[in-house]
Amino acid sequence: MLTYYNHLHSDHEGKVEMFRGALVPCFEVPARVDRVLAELKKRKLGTVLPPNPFDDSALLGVHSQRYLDFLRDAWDDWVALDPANAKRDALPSVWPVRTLRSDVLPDNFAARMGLFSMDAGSPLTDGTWDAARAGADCALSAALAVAGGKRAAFALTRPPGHHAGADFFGGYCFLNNAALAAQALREQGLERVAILDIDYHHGNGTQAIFYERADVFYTSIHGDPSTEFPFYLGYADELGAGAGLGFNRNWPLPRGSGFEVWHATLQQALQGIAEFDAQALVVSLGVDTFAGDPVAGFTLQTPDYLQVGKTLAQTNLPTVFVFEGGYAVAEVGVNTVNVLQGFDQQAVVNKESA
Ligand code: Q9C
Ligand code: ZN
Repeated sequence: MLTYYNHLHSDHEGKVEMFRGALVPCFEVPARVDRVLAELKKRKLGTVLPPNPFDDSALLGVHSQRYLDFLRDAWDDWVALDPANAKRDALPSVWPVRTLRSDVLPDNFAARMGLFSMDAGSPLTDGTWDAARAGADCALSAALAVAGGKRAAFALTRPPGHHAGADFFGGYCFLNNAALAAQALREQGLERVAILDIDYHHGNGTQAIFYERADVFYTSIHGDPSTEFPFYLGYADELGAGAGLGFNRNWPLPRGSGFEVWHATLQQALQGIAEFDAQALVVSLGVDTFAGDPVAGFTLQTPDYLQVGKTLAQTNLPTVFVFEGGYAVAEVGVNTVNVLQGFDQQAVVNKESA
């Protein structure tokens, strides 16, 4: 498995997130990616490279210019408010819901934080932009490798991406790495790209970015949004709109679901990808489906992830893996690399029998 590792990931290190009226320590910590990298190296699962650099213009197929301008300058703006802010994370506290305006761009920093965010659980820190930006480079590098003929590649990065929309951050995500990979595959000439999102949480950002497009099919298996984050998107009746009608498919499962129902659902999601006749696959690879995850509610076990990788390889599609969630730090490396190793093992079997 060719891996592009975000060497700047630990530049983003939030201290606290808002949870039930209190500021609690962040779940989305640098050790997550450190654990995955250590496990990849331990199993010698292919080459690990730093990302190739891309211009900021490579982000514009997915994100708006005004959001990128905000995000690039946000930390400096925060510290300019008060030098003491340099020691504090920036969190939003006010949002332009429904009848409030989102077309105007306020000068006030808190107002701009709210305009460009969806929750108070995603601290913006010194280094958030540099880390997210290098992560986008990892996703783009992996997509180009796969467009160039590699069977698969893995973008090993944090912060994660699938909750980030065209013009907002949230759910620990700032730039939508999976969407960037899918868009890059399209620009490399692949006509139909599928995104399979197997993080515990629905990828509301990814879905929204491609909702009216027929060239990128989005399908996701996740905790029922009626009870699980991101709450306001991810229901089964969301099928796409306009030209994109029929190119979005959600598979919400109740909190507490185990591997048997989850894997049967995966087969259904893959059936949809086959019917779409995808030419390449982007996998939003979150392992917060693990039974021991502190922020999620499925009950997958460590060996199950080997089978997940095998099942994914059976599609025979060129595949870009993008790391998303997974907060059981002690197990996140083994679980993630189990998916990648299961995939590699099955890919060899496929090749021999081809
Ligand atoms: N105190 C991803 O997995 N809320 N994001 C959790 C825990 C936010 C997860 C609440 C969960 C976001 C990429
Ligand atoms: Zn998640």
